[in-house]
Amino acid sequence: MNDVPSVALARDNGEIVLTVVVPVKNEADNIFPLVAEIRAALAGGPAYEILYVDDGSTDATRARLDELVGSDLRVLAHAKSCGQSAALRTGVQNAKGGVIATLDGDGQNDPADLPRLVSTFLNPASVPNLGMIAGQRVKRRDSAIKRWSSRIANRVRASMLGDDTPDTGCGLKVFSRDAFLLLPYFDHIHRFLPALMRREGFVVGLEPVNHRPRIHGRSKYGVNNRLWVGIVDLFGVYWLQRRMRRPTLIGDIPRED
Ligand SMILES: Nc1nc2c(ncn2[C@@H]2O[C@H](COP(=O)(O)OP(=O)(O)O)[C@@H](O)[C@H]2O)c(=O)[nH]1
Ligand SMILES: [Mg+2]
Repeated sequence: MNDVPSVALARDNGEIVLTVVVPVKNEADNIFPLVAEIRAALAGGPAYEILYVDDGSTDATRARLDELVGSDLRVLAHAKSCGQSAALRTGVQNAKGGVIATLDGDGQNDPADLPRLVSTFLNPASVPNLGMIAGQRVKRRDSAIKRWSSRIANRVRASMLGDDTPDTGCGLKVFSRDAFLLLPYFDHIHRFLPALMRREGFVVGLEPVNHRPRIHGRSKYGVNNRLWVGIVDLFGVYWLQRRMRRPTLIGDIPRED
């Protein structure tokens, strides 16, 4: 009997296991320091690649990235800006690793958290059907208005979706590539990933992570460009949850591929 999808996870056999997807828009001054931190954090761990997705930046982001391209770093670019979720999806679709780690490109997430989240995710003794480990920012280093608006939005979302995730908006997450690609895609999906993973039958683990103030560049999101679209999306995800039916499969059904 099997009522959850099975997801094949790559194991380390010299092939790339982990792709770190970093969606960015106009983060020029954050590129060099963040790449150095990611490389330092992942040295000695499973074979990885870093995949930056430049979402139509108009500053020197692309030029800085081009200087860093090498055996462990690739860059993809959207001709025009299509948003953070689209950039995340482009990264996941083009990843070589079966495990994806993603984090914000502005340095607010701390790459030092990556090894812990990745090894928890890859631990064969961890929960069966683990689809995602979602970072939870224990102490947010954002403006008071952003912290307050997020707190209210998180409460409304959690009570409507029952997704048991205090902080879905944390950019730091580790998940299975196959699991992500099963999810219905829409713009701004990146704020609803735990609820949508659970909708497919996957287990979502939560891990406390560090959060840091933004040092370079500017935030792309304010109250206005998150609130209205967030309300519409909340109803959309609520509807998706209500419409989900997961069949229970009986016996060993061969895959046709
Ligand atoms: N690809 C892409 N990334 C974006 C876009 N807007 C924000 N980001 C990235 O998403 C991350 C979080 O954005 P940020 O502006 O720091 O939001 P905040 O932390 O909520 O203030 C950063 O890495 C941004 O570069 C976008 O339109 N496209
Ligand atoms: Mg930020």
